[in-house]
Parts: sequence; structure tokens; C-alpha cells
Amino acid sequence: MKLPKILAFISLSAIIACSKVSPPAPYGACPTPQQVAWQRMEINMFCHFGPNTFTGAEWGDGTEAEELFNPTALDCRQWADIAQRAGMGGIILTAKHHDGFCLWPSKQSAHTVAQSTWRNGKGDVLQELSDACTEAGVAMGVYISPWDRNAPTYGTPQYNETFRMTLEEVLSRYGTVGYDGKRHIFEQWFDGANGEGPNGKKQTYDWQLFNGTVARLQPEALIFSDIGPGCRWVGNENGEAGETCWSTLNTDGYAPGAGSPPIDTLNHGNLRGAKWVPAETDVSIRPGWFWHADEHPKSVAELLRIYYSSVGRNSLLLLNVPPDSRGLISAEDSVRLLEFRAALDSIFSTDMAKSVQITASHTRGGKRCKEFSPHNLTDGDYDTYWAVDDSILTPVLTLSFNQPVTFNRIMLQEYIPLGQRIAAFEIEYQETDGRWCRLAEGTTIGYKRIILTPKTTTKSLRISIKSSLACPILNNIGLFMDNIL
Ligand code: FUL
Repeated sequence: MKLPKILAFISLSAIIACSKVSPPAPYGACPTPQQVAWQRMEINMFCHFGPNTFTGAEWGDGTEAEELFNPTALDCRQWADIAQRAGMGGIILTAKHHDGFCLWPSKQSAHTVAQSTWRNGKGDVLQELSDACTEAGVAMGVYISPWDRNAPTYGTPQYNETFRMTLEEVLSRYGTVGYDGKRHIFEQWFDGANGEGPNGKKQTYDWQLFNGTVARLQPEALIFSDIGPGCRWVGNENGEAGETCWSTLNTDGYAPGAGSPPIDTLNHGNLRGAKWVPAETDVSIRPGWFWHADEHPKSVAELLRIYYSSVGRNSLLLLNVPPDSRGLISAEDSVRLLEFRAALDSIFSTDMAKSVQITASHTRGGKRCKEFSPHNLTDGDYDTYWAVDDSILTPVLTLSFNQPVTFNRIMLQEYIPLGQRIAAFEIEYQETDGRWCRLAEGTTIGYKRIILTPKTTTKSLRISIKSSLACPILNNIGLFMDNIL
């Protein structure tokens, strides 16, 4: 055979050999396509806005006069514009916080924008946000607090019905208009706080009714609560997901709020947990959730640390940026957010792994099988990945560079549509004399893991999977230098 024929024969046999190899089967609890899309948003904006913005409180007691709510220059387009420029694809607004005040003219309450003097009682913040999000192509979510310190029926079974109708109003009227012409809410945020109502009573929430209502009206929306079902609270408000962070959780026998799993479990998830309930890290850019004149935003360095301990630990970051009493995101916060985005871009726009040669101890279907080749780790395509045969649980990747590279951040991503599998890994680098030295070790990877290492210069790196629940599947590797932190 002549050379071109031989080459054609070799590649044809590789294709034939490979075509017999099927992709790994999903392992354990796996995400829905909506959960994958949500996780890929990485950072979203939370907006706490309402009577507290004007009173300086963090928890209003529901007796605040409606006239207090009077933003002088409310502009949701400004919120959406800043979110978009800061790389946040979604905004979640406190449509109703614990004080019960509704930012839309709700028929279920007498404590709403309609009773305020703002825009002569004709204003509707949810409508304005829906329009702004639609124009900017930003997804819209809503926080609607079940705990209501204003509702007279709170503490009686009737309140559950009122709350259901409240949900119906919001979820059928508002949201970003999609290509299908329908209004979409991407996330329904249910706070677990469950205090007393105006009558001194505590409510037994009908979560089945509430979740069922969301599922019926916005089937694609993720429901956030302490235990999901769409995504879970990370267990603190400091911006810290666990170093070990499983997206799987056992929720049987638990309820949001007082009945939730221990904080530590929310922070780490459950190894082999029965449901896919990824962690969402909610944290404020300021000390409080609501805007207060005497508070200021966190520094870029603090925000970066939060990014690493949330997005970098398999969690979504929901960063609260509270509009001020004018109804605008303050200049201070906007500038800080854009600086934060510029810092992320400067760190992550140069990926040294792009020029790397990667070899794997194992490849599913054999070395020649392109479909599962380690080259997929750097091709920029989310849906291509490196995989190994089902029986291989501890494969090793070796990264070699022509020239030494200097970095201090290593990014690894598991292909989560097929489940979260890796439970332990180790990273080594090679010294100029050929010795391999341990650089880092860790447990879970999940959607994204960013490993902070000392500044390292090397021509070779080795990533060893030390423990995996099923054959590991990685779809991305990155190497970066952070000169800011
Ligand atoms: C908590 C609430 O009590 C805070 O006011 C805030 O809304 C935070 C995001 O959730 O449970």
C-alpha cells in the first residue's frame, strides 16, 4: 500500500474501532438540561430592594408605611445593563421580602406599590424589570419570601392559598420574553426563614403546593431553597462553598428552613446523594443585603476570593448588588463590579493550557479514539470530553509544554451532564532535574474547580485521579496566572 492509502486505512480503522465504543453511561443523580445551563451561567446578580432600602432596616416588620417606598429615579435598564457588562446573565429581584411589601400591584395584598405614592400608585417594578431583561437578553428570577410579616392570614392554612395565588400572579405575568414569545422566570428563590406573622403565629408551609405551582407555571425554572429541588443554599452568606462540594444531596425527610439538613451537609453536599441539587452561593457585595447609605462594596480582591471559593468550588455565585433609594445601582457598586469583571477577564483570558500536549494513561476505546481523546480537554467545546473505559477509575493525564510556563491557577471541569464522579485528585509538576513534586491535591471537581497553587514554572504537569465513583470524564483543563490576588 502507498503511504496516503496506509494513512487512510489507519484512520478508517481508528474510526471503525472507535465507533463501537459508546459514551459512558450517566452515573448516579444527573442534572436536567436546565440545571446544566444554570450552572454554566456561573455568576448572577441578586437585587434586594424594597421598603428596607428607605428605612435602613434589613428585616422590615411589615408595618412600614407604603409611602416610604418612593425611588426617585428607578431604572431597571440600568440594572440589566450593569449585570450584562459584568458578565452576569441573570438577575433575581426580591419581589417580596419578609416585610410583605410587593414590588408589583398584587391583588393578594394591601401592602404593595399600588398603595405607595411612587408613580401615583401606577408603578410596577416587576414589569419594568421584565422589559429591561427582555431588551438586554438577561434572564429574570424572583425571590418571593414565604415568611410575610404583613399578611393578616399568616399562621393559618389560608395563607398557603394566598401565597399560591401570589406565586400565580408573578409567575404568569412577569419574566424575560423568550423566542417562543412567552415570559420566562429562570429561578424561583424561596427563602427558608420562617418567623412570626403579624398575629404572632408561625406558618406551616405547604411546599408541595408552592413547588407544584412553580413547576406548573414555569416548568423550566429552577427552584432554590435550602434543599432545592433545583439548587440548594450553600449554608452560609460569606461566599464559601465547601472545598469538597458534591452537587448531589439527600433530601428525603428534610424541608427548607428549620427542617433542612445540617449546614455542613448543605456546604458539602452528599457523596452519592440521591438528587442533583447543586450549591448556590449567595453573598452581598456590601455588608447588608439591602442598600444602606453608610455601607460600601467589597474590594476586588475580596470579590475574587469569593469567586474562587464559589464558582471555583463547583457552585454558582449569586452576587447581591442592591439598588439604592433612587432605584439605581450606585456608581460605587457599578464601578466595583466592572473592575471585578475586568480582573476576571485579565486572569482567565490567557489560558496557557491552549498550547499544551496532553497524553493520557487511558483513553476510552484506545489511544486512537478521537471521540474521547484528551485533546478534547483544550478544544473549547463544552460537549466534547476525555473519557476512559468503565473499569478505569484512577487514570493520569500528563501535560507537556515546549517552553516552561508560569501559572498559579489550575482549572478542571467534569462533564456534569453525565454526573459528578471524581472524589480525589492530585497534581504534580516536574522540576528541571526530572523530579516530580506534589503541587496540590483535592477532592471534588464537579462543574468547575479552580485550584489555587503557589506560582509555579514548569514544562510538565501530571494530574492523577485518585478516586472516582465511576470512570472519570473531564471536558476542560485551563492554566492561568492571577497577578491580582
Ligand atoms: C435570608 C434573609 O433573611 C435575608 O434578609 C436575605 O434575603 C437573604 C438572602 O436570605 O434568609
